[in-house]
Amino acid sequence: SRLQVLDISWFTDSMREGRPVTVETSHLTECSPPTADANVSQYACLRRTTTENHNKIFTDVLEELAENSEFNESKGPCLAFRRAASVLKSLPSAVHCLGAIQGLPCLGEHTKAVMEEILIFGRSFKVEEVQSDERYQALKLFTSVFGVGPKTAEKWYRRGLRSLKEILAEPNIQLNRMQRAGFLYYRDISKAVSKTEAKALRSIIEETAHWIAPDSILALTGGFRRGKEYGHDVDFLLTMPEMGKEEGLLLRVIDRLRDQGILLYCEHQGSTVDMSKLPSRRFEAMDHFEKCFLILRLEEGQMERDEGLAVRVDLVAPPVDRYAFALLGWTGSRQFERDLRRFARKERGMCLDNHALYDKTKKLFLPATSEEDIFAHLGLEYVEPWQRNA
Ligand code: DCT
Ligand code: MG
Repeated sequence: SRLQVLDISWFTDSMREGRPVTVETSHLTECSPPTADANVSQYACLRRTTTENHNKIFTDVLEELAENSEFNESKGPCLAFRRAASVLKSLPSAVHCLGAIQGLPCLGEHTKAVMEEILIFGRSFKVEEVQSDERYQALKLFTSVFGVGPKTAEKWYRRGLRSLKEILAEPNIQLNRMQRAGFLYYRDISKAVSKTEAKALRSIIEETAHWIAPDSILALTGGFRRGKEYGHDVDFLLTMPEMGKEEGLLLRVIDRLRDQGILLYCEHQGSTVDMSKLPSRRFEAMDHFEKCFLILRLEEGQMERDEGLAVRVDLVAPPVDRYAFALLGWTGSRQFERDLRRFARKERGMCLDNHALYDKTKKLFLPATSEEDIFAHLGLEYVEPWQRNA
């Protein structure tokens, strides 16, 4: 590698000795960029991003700034910080100087300024300012509760509430069922779920589904399918090999989980799939498959932790002819999905979502029975799930 480690001893020595310091940006730009970076695409679906992130010191800060922008409803800056973090995650090595990021896409002036702070001082004053902001702290805390989105969090903040205790003590606040479960199991579900725990859940749900329908198909999706060690929940797809046979299956699985005494909470949503209205342009929009948001209880023997038994689980039940699209959509990452859709729209004149792929020029839906089919329709090289951690 032609990367040089940035030597800031001249700076720290001067500080210690009380000598005046002039920061010359040449110190930051002199090293040459790694040649491999010349072809980094602006689209995450044209990059390979494993769970091994060499630039966590930058991406953690950028993602926090993105979240802050989201709370402030600054969509542009939010997306810009998310895209910048995503590009850095895909790099094969750590960035040690600003010269190394020359020519990379999606790194704007704000991002570069933040990276420069981190390179020189080992910390970002910008993010520290955000972290110490009362509103940011409150919104982050409130949205960490299952069932609480930015709108509700903002409402509570405006009423002068600052802690979870204050919310629970406020008689005028009406929590919905999901939020009540969110508070009730807060301690457990705010902890990360491990891969071992995800596998244990997979066995439980698979056994339950097979007991009801032996030929049912269950797939682990979300972050764990991408090879992540930890996640905030566990996501599954459930379907049947024959069209229409999936109807009613999810409700029977839920009933069986309840009979086993492991269902702590369930919110079920029936299917609202209407092919005439697909595909939807907005990524953020929920898909229309039948699904349920659950909190399940894991036995102690299945846990890596000493205590805490409640785990968040999403179960989605698409019909088998939509399965490949649902699998691609629910595997994520969110940034990977956003860019797949953007690539489809901007580069191919196609519309992609969790249900379908539509060719706007040919005016037809493109069928797919596997994720490989969808990548092929888009004229993209196949990207393995563990390379989608954008
Ligand atoms: N997804 C989707 N539509 C939704 C929600 C999620 O298509 N309404 C997709 C995007 C990513 C994937 O499903 C899984 O979502 P999360 O569980 O939120 O993300 P994750 O990558 O599994 O990360 P985490 O470890 O936090 O669960
Ligand atoms: Mg998940």
